Amino acid sequence: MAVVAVVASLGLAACGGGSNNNDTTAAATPPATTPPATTTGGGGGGSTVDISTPSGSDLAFNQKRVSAKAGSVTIDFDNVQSLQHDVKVEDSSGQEIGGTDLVSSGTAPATVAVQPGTYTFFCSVPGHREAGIQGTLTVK
Ligand SMILES: [Cu+2]
Repeated sequence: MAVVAVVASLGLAACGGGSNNNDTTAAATPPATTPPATTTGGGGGGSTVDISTPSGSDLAFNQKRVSAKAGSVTIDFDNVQSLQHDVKVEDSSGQEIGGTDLVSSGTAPATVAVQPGTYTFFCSVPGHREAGIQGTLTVK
């Protein structure tokens, strides 16, 4: 796999360096290097955490602990309850850094930027967090 990628990029470099035509459209188009789909790649890749609520009316998330890599983290929140919830994230000093919109019977995505450390995610509807709808996000 790695050999193929190297050969491909060498070929492109040779191509771009040798020609002097007006093919700017092709030159501006990056080669089709599909980024790895896994979250185990090098730095800079975003990771995704899935957070959902249980059916019924329990004020809780299905996930008590989630982990992500430092950087841009996408929260995929799926609230199956008819009761509105959201997912807000705060850092260890209690500073809210972002989160999803309120949603009921549906999904709401959000992206937050995190650094290595421990964060708390919770529902910001008054009384909900106190009732237990929160969890811990560990960033490595
Ligand atoms: Cu809630």
